[in-house]
Amino acid sequence: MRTLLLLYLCVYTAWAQDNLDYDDYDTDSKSKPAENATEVGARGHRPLTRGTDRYSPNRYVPPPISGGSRYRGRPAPAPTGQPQEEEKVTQPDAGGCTHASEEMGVLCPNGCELKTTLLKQEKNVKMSIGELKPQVDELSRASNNVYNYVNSMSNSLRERQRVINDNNRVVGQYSDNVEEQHAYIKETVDTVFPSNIRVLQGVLEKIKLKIQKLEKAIHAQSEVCKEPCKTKCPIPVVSGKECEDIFRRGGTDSQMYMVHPDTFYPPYKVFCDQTTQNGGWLLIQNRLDGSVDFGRRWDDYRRGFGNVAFDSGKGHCETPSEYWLGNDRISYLTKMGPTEVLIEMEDWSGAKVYAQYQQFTIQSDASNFVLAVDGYSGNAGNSFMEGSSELFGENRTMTIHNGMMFSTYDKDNDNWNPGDPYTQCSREDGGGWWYNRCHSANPNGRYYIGGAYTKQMAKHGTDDGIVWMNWKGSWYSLKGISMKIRPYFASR
Ligand SMILES: [Ca+2]
Repeated sequence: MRTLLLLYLCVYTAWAQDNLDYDDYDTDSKSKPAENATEVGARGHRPLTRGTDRYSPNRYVPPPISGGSRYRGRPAPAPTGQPQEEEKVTQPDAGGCTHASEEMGVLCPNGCELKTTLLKQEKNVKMSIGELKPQVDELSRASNNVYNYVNSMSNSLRERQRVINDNNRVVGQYSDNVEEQHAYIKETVDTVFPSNIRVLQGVLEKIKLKIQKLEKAIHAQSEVCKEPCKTKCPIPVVSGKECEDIFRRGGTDSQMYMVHPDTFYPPYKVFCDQTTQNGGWLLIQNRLDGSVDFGRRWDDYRRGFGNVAFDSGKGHCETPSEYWLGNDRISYLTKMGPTEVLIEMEDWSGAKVYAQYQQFTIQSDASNFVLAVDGYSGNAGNSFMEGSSELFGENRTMTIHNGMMFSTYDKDNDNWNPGDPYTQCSREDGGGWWYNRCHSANPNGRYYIGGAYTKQMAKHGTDDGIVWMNWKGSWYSLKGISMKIRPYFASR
């Protein structure tokens, strides 16, 4: 019994120690505190408070061991005849107590004492067994708890092992990725970067060479431009007052000529179109490639600017360039006699139209070069006399150019708040012109490559391109436009 008690104590102590470890584990793992006795762990039932968890024994009782015998029945004994009579033997009473079986004889006094002692001991043993029984039950209960707890610990351990294995696998994959990244970066740093640097160095060297070449070219151009540019075109021998005069004198090729309309002033170069409508046309304005800036002051427009013509390889200047002949010269030429004007234009698809006026006169500088036209013909639309055909009423009449003075951005003679320096058509629409308020035609406007342009592209949000509204509207800038004058002969 003592041994059983000792075993019970040992097991109980171990169980209590295990319970302490469990509490520590929960604290370490920062799980729910043990006071929350209603909580059940996700991984199955475990005792949450010491001593309150009851064990429910298995209610299934195994069947009793079978009482059947494995032996066959024994054969009946053979009859032995007459039963033997036995003689009764009387045992002498030796003064002791009688044995329960008479054959055993008489017990000695010591034997009686033993019996008495045994009877007494039997009583004590029964009591001890009675005391031992609950202890054994308690021990059974405790060992069951321990078994369950050990079982749950094993499950926990397996789960932890699985988590550790998973973590190891993740760490392994991460390490592999890091190694791959490292290899890639190392490859980039060791190979790609130096290669790119070499390529860039090569590009840099080429750019340096180009810069050197450009510097040489700029230097050479600077040397050439120290002197004012002079045309290398040979000047034809034939000359005259103007192109019609030259034509009549035999100058029937379209090219640059020298004209001398006013004997009080020196002669000057112009381009004569001796081909169109039988020739005799003197070019006073030309736009074809945007090479010349037309956003100029009053004096520039008065004197004239640009390049008259250039030699494209034929040995004479047969190709007109961009220029404005000059208001003084235009005025003088148109006042020599009845003059007609031919305005030819081309869009970016190569389509061509024209507007022609039988009468074209420009007043002198004193009158701010007032424009007067009449006798329209052509297929471009009569912008000068009728304004924009898209508009009506006052909106239309304010786009008529006939009768307007010439305006530049530094001399506002337009019909838009005359005298107000903040309302200038020339400043907004890009060139010098006979602006009203403001235009239906703008041949001296800004040059836009491609034709169509927008408010956002325009410097002031206005239609400042090379515009002929009655042909292409306000937001299309022509590829080319020219103005030619010729003495008008009604009988021609
Ligand atoms: Ca104005």
